[in-house]
Amino acid sequence: MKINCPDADIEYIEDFYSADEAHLIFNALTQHLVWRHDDIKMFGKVMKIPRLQAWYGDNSLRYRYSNITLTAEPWTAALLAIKEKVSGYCRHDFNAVLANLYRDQHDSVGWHSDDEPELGAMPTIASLSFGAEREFQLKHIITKEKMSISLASGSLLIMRGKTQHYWQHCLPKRSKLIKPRVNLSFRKICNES
Ligand SMILES: O=C(O)CCC(=O)C(=O)O
Ligand SMILES: [Mn+2]
Repeated sequence: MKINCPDADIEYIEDFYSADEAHLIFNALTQHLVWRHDDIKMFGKVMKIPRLQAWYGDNSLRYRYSNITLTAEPWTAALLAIKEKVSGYCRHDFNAVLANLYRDQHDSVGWHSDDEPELGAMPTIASLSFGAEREFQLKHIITKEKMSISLASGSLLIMRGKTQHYWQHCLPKRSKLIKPRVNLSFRKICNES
């Protein structure tokens, strides 16, 4: 389903994977990916990122994110199978995936756009969710219009075109208990930096 959002091209497929498939994938990813807990520097202070991350892709691709440089781990069989299904649906080639593990309601990602230069001008970002449902918020950078999408386990969210130019997104912390969630966002890195 297309999300009705000005200056954006966003599609949401709630049942990209069945509940059973999503459950198996969640278990495989939490157990087998190489999860890291990096530091970031924010306002001059060093702190832990409020989630775990893993970075996989072609040929040790490097990706700079905040002030961290991640070197891609080689694809696992599970990630390759997911990539094939997502690439087929999106008709787009991806060469890397950023995985996030939100351990509970205290884990989050702050407001940002996926606008790192190595993603190119109009990136297609394909974002999959497994595990607990979390609220994904979007904010238009000029009009400040806000919207939110509840990301179900097994769902696929695709952001294309000018979405990253006009909109920021985040996954806020919550006060009530939330179980773990894994997010995979497939990306295409255009040039090695
Ligand atoms: O977990 C999500 O759904 C969003 C993650 C995200 O925006 C990112 O890693 O760039
Ligand atoms: Mn993002």
